[in-house]
Amino acid sequence: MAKRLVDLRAEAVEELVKINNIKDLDSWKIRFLGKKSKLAQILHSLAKLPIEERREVGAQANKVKMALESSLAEKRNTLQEASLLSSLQQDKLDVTLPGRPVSSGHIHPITQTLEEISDILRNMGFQIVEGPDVEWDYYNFEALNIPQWHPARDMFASLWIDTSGKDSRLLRTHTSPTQIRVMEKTRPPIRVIAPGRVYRYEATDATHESMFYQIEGLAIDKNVTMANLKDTLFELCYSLFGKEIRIRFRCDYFPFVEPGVEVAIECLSCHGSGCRICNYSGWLEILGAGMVHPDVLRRANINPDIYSGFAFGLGIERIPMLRYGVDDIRLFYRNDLRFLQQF
Ligand code: FA5
Repeated sequence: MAKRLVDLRAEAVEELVKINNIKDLDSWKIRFLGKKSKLAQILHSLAKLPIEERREVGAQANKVKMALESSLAEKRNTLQEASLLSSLQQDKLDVTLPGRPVSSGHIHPITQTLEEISDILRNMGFQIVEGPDVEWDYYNFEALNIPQWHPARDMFASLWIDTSGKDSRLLRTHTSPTQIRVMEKTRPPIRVIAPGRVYRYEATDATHESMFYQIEGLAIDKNVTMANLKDTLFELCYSLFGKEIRIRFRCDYFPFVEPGVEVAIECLSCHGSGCRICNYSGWLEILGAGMVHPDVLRRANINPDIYSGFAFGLGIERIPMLRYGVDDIRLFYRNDLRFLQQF
């Protein structure tokens, strides 16, 4: 048995010297140290030996096992180092080569404008709130004085999610439903703005998208008047376009305000002579506004004999269109980096 162990060790060492890759090393391990190896068989048969011989051969077998395990570990190390060295030599890194430029992204022009307008209005004392994109018929229409039968529903071509009567849901067509959500939860004085995406089922053209951004504004307190609305909107326009800008303020109809107005800015591209941006009218409408209708206040349990308020809904995309002379609103959402990187 002792001789078999000496021969086994010599054979294993001889084989190990010839090995030059990890795969062969793993086979060697199975052959000489595995469960079915000769060494394992010897260790297994120790039980049949007389006690004295068992002790002696057992110690020798363990010694051989430890020696083979340590040779195995040593060989594995040598092979791994050699493979690392050769891969380092093959993939030499030339640190003198110029680096690849890392292109950094930047904020989308619409987000930039949204943040700028929010900052201006926040400085005037408005607080930012948010409403959901998927809205109930009640908030988008009913509570804004637009019942099922009202022709004003045609002003907002809607994308419905489900049309089950009172519980119908749609993608909100404007940010005005947020007015109602705020009035339900807050008591006057109220001064909030609600930025967000809105959706309309309409054909797109140079100044109309089917998904665009609005900022809603709402102020309710005692003695709020049209003069306050006009002052707020003029200040906003002056901050965005400078004091020289010409602003057109004229009557318009929205069922949830009385009186209602529409505000347009003189086209900065053609200065009134007419171009694609202003649809050859010289003006670009940027918002709808007005004094909150008494029925809307009443429905939210705010007494219109004590309180009054103004509201406005500003279209965001048209601001950078005017400022930078972008003649097609759809360019903002085409994700063409050549366009976006200019802002
Ligand atoms: C409204 O959405 C009203 N909710 C605004 C309002 C709020 C009135 C509070 C009174 C009180 P209107 O549909 O006109 O109104 O849209 C408001 C602004 O959104 C427009 O002036 C325009 O700047 C922008 N807008 C409207 N439709 C589009 C569109 N399809 N694509 C891009 N911008 C649009």
